[in-house]
Amino acid sequence: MKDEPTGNGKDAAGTSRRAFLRAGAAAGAGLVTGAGIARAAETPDPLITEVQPWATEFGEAVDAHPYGLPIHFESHVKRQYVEWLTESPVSSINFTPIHALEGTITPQGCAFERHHSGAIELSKQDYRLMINGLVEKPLVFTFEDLLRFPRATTTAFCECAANGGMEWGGAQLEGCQYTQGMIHNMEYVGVPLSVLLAEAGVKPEGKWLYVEGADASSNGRSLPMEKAMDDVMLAFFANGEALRKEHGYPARLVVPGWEGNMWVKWVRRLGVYDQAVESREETSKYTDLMPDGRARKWTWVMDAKSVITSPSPQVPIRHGKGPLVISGLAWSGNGRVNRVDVSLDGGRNWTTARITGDARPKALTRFHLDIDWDGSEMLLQSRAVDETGYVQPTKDALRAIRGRNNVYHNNAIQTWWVKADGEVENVEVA
Ligand SMILES: Nc1nc2c(c(=O)[nH]1)N[C@H]1C(S)=C(S)[C@@H](COP(=O)(O)O)O[C@H]1N2
Ligand SMILES: [Mo]
Repeated sequence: MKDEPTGNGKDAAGTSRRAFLRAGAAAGAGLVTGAGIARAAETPDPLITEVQPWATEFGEAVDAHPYGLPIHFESHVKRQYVEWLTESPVSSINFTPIHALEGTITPQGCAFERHHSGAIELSKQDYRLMINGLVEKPLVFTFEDLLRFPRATTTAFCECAANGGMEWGGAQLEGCQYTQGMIHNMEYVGVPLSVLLAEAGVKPEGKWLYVEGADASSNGRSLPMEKAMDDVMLAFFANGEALRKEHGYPARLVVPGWEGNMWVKWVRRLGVYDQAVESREETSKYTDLMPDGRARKWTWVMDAKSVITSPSPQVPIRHGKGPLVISGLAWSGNGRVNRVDVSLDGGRNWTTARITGDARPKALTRFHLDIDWDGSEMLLQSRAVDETGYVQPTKDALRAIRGRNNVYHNNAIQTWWVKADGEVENVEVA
C-alpha cells in the first residue's frame, strides 16, 4: 500500500505538462487602488427596484442551528479527497480548500486531515496521558488534571511533509487545493510541554522525547528535548473551540514550524529517552530519498514556501481585464515571513507583495498584490523570503539537489499559467 500520496508525474489525463515561457508573456502590472471598478447601472436593476423575498418574509429563527454550518451557497468550500492517491481512505489524506479561503486562520471543519489508521473517538473521560522513561517521577494525567495547568496560546501552521509531493514529478493536479492544500493554520490553546515535563522532572540524560498517539497507528515520533522544551504545546483548543475529532480530540501536539507528522494527535504518552527511538515514522517514512539512493533523515523544519491561492486553477479570472486581486499564502518553519515577491512572467521580473495582517513566526501569512491586468497571459509565481534571509527556491534549483525520487519537503515555487480568457493551469516554466 502506498503510504503517502506520491503521484506519478502525470496529470489525470496521463500527460506530463511543461509550459514554456513565451516571448511577450510579461503582463501589465500597474498597481491599482480599486477606483473605477463599480459603475452606475444603465438599466433599472430589479435587485434594487423590486422588493425581494428576503425583505418580505421572515428569515430563519435563532433556534434553527444550535451549531451552524456555512451558508449553502458556500458548500463548494470543502475538503477534497483524491481517491487514486492512496489505497484506503482510513490511511490517507484530504486537502484544505486554500483556494477558497482568505486571511490566515483555517476553519477546523475544512482543515486537511491525515490519518494513518483513521480518526478515533476518544472521550475526555477515557483520556490518559503518561510521562515515563528518564524522569524523576513517572506520571499519569487525566484530562481534568491537564486543564489545571497554566495555559499558553500559539498560532501555527501544520504542513504535511508530503505537501506538494506530487509536484516532484512535474506539474500535475489542477488547483492549489490539491497541489498545496496539505496545510492548515490555527490558533491553539493548551499547556506547554515544558510545564508538563517539569512536573515529571526530566533526568539530565533525557535528551529525546518519544510522543505516541492513542490510535492504532500510534504515529510515534522522537523529538529532541530542546525542541520539546522550546515551543511545543499539548493543545486542547483550536480556533476558540475544542479540537475536532479529526485533529486529535481531546489533545494533540503542536510543534511549530516542524513537519505535520510530528504533530501527534490523541497523545497518550511522552517517553523520555537518551536517544531517538527511530520509529517507522522517522526511518522508512518522512525521510528524503536523495538522488544517490541514500535517505536523508530528521528534516523536521518546513522551509519557507508560498503559493498564490487566487487566481489559481480552481479560481479563474471571470471579470476580464482591469483591477485584479492576487492573493496568496506564505509561511516558514524558521520564523517570520519577511517578504513575498510575485512574478507575472514566470520569474523574470518580481514585485514585492503587500503582507496583509500579521506575519507571525511559523504561521500562515497572507499576501496580496493588486494589479491592473491587461488581459494578456501570465505565468504567476510567488516567492517567500523569511527572517533568516532564506529565499524559496525554484523547482529546478530544488531538483538539482534533491533529484526526483523525493516525496517529502517540496517547497519549490509554484507556477500558474493564466490564459487570456482567465482560465488557469498548473504548469512548470523551463
Ligand atoms: N496519532 C496520530 N497522529 C498523527 C497522525 C496519525 O495518523 N496518528 N498523522 C500525522 C500526520 S502525517 C500529519 S500531516 C498530521 C495532520 O494533522 P491533521 O489531521 O490535524 O491535519 O497529524 C499527524 N499526527
Ligand atoms: Mo503528514
